[in-house]
Amino acid sequence: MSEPIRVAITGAAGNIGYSLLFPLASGEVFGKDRRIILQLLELPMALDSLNGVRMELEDAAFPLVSEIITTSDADVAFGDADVAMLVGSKPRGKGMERADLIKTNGPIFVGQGKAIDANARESVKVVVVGNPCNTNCLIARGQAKRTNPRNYTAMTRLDQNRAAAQLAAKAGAAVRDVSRLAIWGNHSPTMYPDFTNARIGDLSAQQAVGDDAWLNGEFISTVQQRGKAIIHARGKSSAASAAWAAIHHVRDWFRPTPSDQWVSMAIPSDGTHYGIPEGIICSVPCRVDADGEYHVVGGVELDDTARGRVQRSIDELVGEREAVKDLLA
Ligand code: NAX
Repeated sequence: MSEPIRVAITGAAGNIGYSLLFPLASGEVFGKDRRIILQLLELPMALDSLNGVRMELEDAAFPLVSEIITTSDADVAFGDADVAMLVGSKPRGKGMERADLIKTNGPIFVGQGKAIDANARESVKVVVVGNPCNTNCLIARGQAKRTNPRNYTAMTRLDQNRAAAQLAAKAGAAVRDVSRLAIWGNHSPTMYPDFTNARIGDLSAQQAVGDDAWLNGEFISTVQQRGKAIIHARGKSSAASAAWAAIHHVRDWFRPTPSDQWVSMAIPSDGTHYGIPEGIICSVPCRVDADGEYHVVGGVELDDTARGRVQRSIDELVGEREAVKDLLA
């Protein structure tokens, strides 16, 4: 049997953490024959609550779980980690602007980036979920001297999943029939869910839906505003759907992408694709190879309208980078 895989999760006692840990421990991500060590990080004041989560994980008696580490010490949590899922961050308070959130959360990701770089495996795969996730990822990646800077990503998979569900429902199809659907840009209301290249079964999404006005209007705004709509309906932000999206993000980074599928990942731009400036963490369509390396899907055609939408989101990411420039090593 191979070595257990070490997965560090921050904010593990939070809403997303609680929904994430059980499918992770059950083998949903790395398969039913890969043992796992869970390395859970929380703030000191949440350690009692984290201990309760740990007790429940023990009570679920997952055969694949070799060890559960609970700590408020980032150096311990990221020790030899193969995967780091950065979920914990301060939520946006009442009346707080996005810019305030960026400033509040930024320093957390400097510290966690340092701890990852000092303690995790060189090949560690990092996914940032805590918002503003693209820019938090940029900050953490700024500390990557020893670990592979290519492996710092942020999560836009929830947006892709939301978009797929909307398209499937409108076309009267199943979600599994939706392919080549990608989120471009920032995980924020400027993101662009690109329906122009998406397919539903053998048809283009536009043919299958047959309603361009809906695609250009309600579809895009529904996906962009879905987080708000969930808060409005539930009185709490998305948790289980976000946890499953994090599961999909990591699972799909460890296996070859099925033919004809794309996965949306916010990755560090190397400046060679689609005019995206080097360095920002921008969501693009990716495919993962048999070695677990992601690659940007080339040759995707974006018309002028789509291009303009993507550019708006890129401009926002560049603005966010400017706002945190003091935190970038
Ligand atoms: P919760 O407030 O329920 O949980 C966050 C947990 O993180 C808390 O238990 C807190 O003690 C812990 N925490 C805070 N700072 C920490 C630190 N420095 N180190 C370790 N732990 C720390 O929030 P939850 O609903 O779980 O959401 C977590 C994050 O995900 C938020 O930033 C949220 O905005 C973000 N989201 C991102 C999404 C995405 O698609 N990328 C969608 C869902 C969600 O909104």
